[in-house]
Formats: sequence, structure tokens, C-alpha cells
Amino acid sequence: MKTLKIAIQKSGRLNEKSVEILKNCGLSFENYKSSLISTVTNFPLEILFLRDDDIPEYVQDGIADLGIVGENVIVETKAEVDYLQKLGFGKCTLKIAVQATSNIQKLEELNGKAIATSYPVILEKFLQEKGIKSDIRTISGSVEIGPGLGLSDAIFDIVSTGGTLKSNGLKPFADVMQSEAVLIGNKSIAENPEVAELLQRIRSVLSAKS
Ligand code: PRT
Ligand code: ZN
Repeated sequence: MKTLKIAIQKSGRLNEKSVEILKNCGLSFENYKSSLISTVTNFPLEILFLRDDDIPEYVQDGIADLGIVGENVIVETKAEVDYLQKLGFGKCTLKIAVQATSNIQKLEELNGKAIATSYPVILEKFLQEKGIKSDIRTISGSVEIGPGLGLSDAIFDIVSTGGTLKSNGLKPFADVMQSEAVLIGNKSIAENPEVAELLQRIRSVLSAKS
């Protein structure tokens, strides 16, 4: 029997719920904070704890067979993986936002404007579909401070409650993508019986919750 590997976020917003869903599937393992790998004692599975950004590529390349990650990260990394199951947590919307005082009304008004983001691939695709050419400025974090400092005219970022936008003097302008955590699989593992077993357990945990 092959020992499967599943990659989950090491720390961050998806870690706790990812661990919880695996435990609710009846899997026994230590949730090591210091180690990068944990062995499940009652199922042929190892858990790899990674940065979320690395998970789609690890699964695409077969270093991990399965992964739990936000859909936004899968799309952004352009990884070729199978979407096996939406997991119902980590829900958020990726939005373009502008200054609360801005008079900007239509998407076309973003032509020629600077938009700061950590998600240039998703933003570029959206703007291309709408026929808009903006100046996409990729920065790795704290994009919300850009407009206030005059670094950008708009931002494109993840929003859940909207509190961060508000406290930075911004308002939502356009919704681009909905996201939630999903279970992904390497393209070659679809027929694996242990994957089928795990998927069935995850689905029954999810349906017991709803
Ligand atoms: O260290 P690592 O690289 O693994 O983690 P990370 O810092 O890149 O990601 P992390 O843990 O912040 O988020 C992991 C995933 O959670 C994201 O890829 C999304 O799929 C999902 N998610 C859900 C969110 C949010 N909600 C969210 N609110 N990710 C980020 N945020 C940020 C948002 O950008 C904003 O700056 O949280 C801030 C607060 O949001 P509001 O609207 O509630 O104020
Ligand atoms: Zn990350």
C-alpha cells in the first residue's frame, strides 16, 4: 500500500481548519508545530506542513499527492491539479478597492491606473477579459496602504469582513473572484483506493456539518 502525502498550511488562516477536518476523518497524528512532516498512525498518510503558496506546485509535481489550499492560490500559481472537494472554510472574495473618497464609477476608469496587488495573475486575467489595461504593481503584502501613500490608485486583494479596507480608508469597487479552501489532488492519483477512501470520509464529515 502506497503511503500518500497531503500538504496543508503550516501556520496561518487555513492551518487549524485543515487539521480539524483531517482529525474529524478519524486520522490520528501529532500536529507538530516545529516539524514539517507528521505521520498518521492509523491510515497510510503523511502530512506535510508548508507555506500555502507552495502547496499547488507540490501537488502538481507529485511531491504531495493531495493538498488543502485556497482556490485563489491555485489560480494564482497556475498549477495543474484536480479539484477534488470544496471544504467550506477560508471563504473570501478577491476585490478591487479604491479610496473611500474616490469618484470612480465604471471599470473602464481603471484604464491607465496603477493597481497594487499580491495576486497579479488573477487580476491580469480579469482585466484582460474586460479589455482594461492597468498598470499592475505586484507587492508581497500590505497592499492596502498603497492608495493612501499615493503609490497606487486602487488595490486588488482578499477581503473577508471588509474591516481592513475600511480602516485604511478604502471601499470595495469590484468583485473578481470568490474563494474557499479546497482539497486538490495530483492528476495521476484519481484512481487510488486510499484517496477514494479519504475523499469519502471528508465528504461525510462535511455533510454531517451541513
Ligand atoms: O504563511 P503562508 O504563506 O502559508 O500564509 P499567507 O500569509 O500567505 O496566507 P493566510 O494564512 O493569510 O491566508 C491563507 C488563505 O486564507 C488565503 O490564501 C485565502 O484563501 C484565505 N483567506 C480567507 C484569507 C482571508 N480570508 C483574509 N481575510 N486570506 C487573507 N485575508 C487577509 C486580507 O487580505 C486582509 O488583508 O486578511 C486581512 C483581513 O481581512 P478583512 O476583510 O476581514 O479585514
Ligand atoms: Zn502565502
